[in-house]
Formats: sequence, C-alpha cells, structure tokens
Amino acid sequence: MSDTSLKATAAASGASATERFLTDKIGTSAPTDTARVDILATEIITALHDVIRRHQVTYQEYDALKSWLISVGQDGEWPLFLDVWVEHVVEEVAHSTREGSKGTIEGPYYVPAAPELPSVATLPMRAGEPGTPLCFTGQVTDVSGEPLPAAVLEMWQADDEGLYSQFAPGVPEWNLRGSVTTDDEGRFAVTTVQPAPYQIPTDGSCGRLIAAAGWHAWRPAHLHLKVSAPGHESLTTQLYFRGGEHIGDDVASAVKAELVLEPKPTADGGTEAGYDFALAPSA
Ligand code: MBD
Ligand code: FE
Repeated sequence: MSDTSLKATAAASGASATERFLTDKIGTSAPTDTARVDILATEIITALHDVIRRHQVTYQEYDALKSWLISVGQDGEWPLFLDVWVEHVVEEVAHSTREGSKGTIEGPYYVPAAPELPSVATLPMRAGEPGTPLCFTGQVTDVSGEPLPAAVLEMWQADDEGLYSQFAPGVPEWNLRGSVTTDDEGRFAVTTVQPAPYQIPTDGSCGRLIAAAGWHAWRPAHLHLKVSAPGHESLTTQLYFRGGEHIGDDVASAVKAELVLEPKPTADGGTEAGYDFALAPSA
C-alpha cells in the first residue's frame, strides 16, 4: 500500500460491506409466508438446542456466544460471516438444476455499475499496478453454444496484496473492477493482474472465531464474475487458478472443479487464461 497510514481493518471493511448490502439488497428478498418462517425458524432454533444438549454447553459458553454475536454486528461482519460460512449452501440449493456454467458465491464485495469497458479492455488499475499481468479471454454463449453478443461480464477482484477497492482504504474507487461487453461473437479479452489469495480480516469477529477454532482465514486467489445477457439467467461465479494456494481448503467452501483456470505463462512474463461461459435461458 502506498499510504502506510491507512490500514485495512475488519471494522472498516465490515462497515463498508454492511453498507453495501443495505444499499443494494435490502428489500430484494421475496416476502415469506408465516408457515415458511415458522418451519425455518423452528428448525434452526431446534438445531441449536440439539447442539447444546449433545455437547452440554455451559453458561460460560452461552455468554461467550452472546458476546460474539453482538460483536459481529458491531464490526459490521454479518455479510462476511454469512457469505463465508453459509452462502455456499444457499447457492448449491438455488442452482442445483440450472444448465450451463457453474456458479458459486457472490461474497460481500460486489459493487454494481463498475466502469463500462469494450470487449477488448484493461480493468481500471493504478500506474504500475503490482502483480503478474493476466490476460483473461473467452466467449459467452447460450447452452446450445450460440454466441451471445453484447453479453455483460462484470468483473471484480482483489489486487496483488489481496485488497478489494471500496473495501480497503487507499485503493482507487474502481480499481480492478469493470463491466465488459462482449463483441458480436460473444468474445472478450480482459487485461488485469493476477489477484493474490485473500485472507479474511483477522482483527474482527470472524477472525476471532477462526483463531478460537484453530481454522485458517484464507481463500484461494480468485476472479469474481457476473455474466448476464438479455433472455438469460445471470451467472454469479468465481474462477480460481490451478495450483494456487488454498484451492483445496477455501475457508468459504466456494471452489468447484469446473471453476479452476489453467493459467499459462506468456513470453512477456505475464499469464494467460481462458474460460467460456454458457448461460441458461431465463426461467
Ligand atoms: C471474499 O473475497 C470473498 O470472495 C468471499 C466469498 C468472502 C470474503 C472475501
Ligand atoms: Fe472475493
């Protein structure tokens, strides 16, 4: 980071992620009927009772839980906690029968309306952006292989230090975020840098849980994508790098075999990787 007075803290990125969620997503969930709430809430609470009985949970542990739950909210880390430990199952259930390319979790750091870019483009980045240059190419089609011209590929990613713009201080607003439109054959070629593996903040409530449980805080390096085209279901996914650290033990359980790129070194010291997306027709 160029400005060493700025530190990426859990409280800062958590507050940004919470604000982001409240801005974009609140009220977008369908109204849920009483019977559905009754079943889900009853079963969740009953599952908790079962754990307490099975493990003879003490008052001390109960108070530790209460205190931790309060601190998750104070840190703004509910989006982080839920997206790391819960979202992957919601995604699995939501898309179990969808045709086309595999999706995975969105995570807490998507921002809509990133700068619009043509089919051959470089993501917004700083002069001398650190990291290995990456040329990411591919094609968007429907499930029968018909090209989808003017599909939109929204990309966001961490930089070479594992920092996301708008969630870490000192990074320009739209750094490594862009909204790429495919050409008339559905193709794109995006120049960026290879993201670093991402460590979820260790100084907040999620970090305290990880330390207390003896887990690790790492996600493998990944590119985030939302691919959309008229008449088709939007695809929210991530792509990983073959051989990358933590591919096999992602803290967020979001890696799928189909989502691992085969990066190849290029003559100029960079990397190239290709991926083709097939979008399902809208329901
Ligand atoms: C991330 O970058 C991410 O993708 C997820 C799912 C959770 C935390 C940070
Ligand atoms: Fe991420």
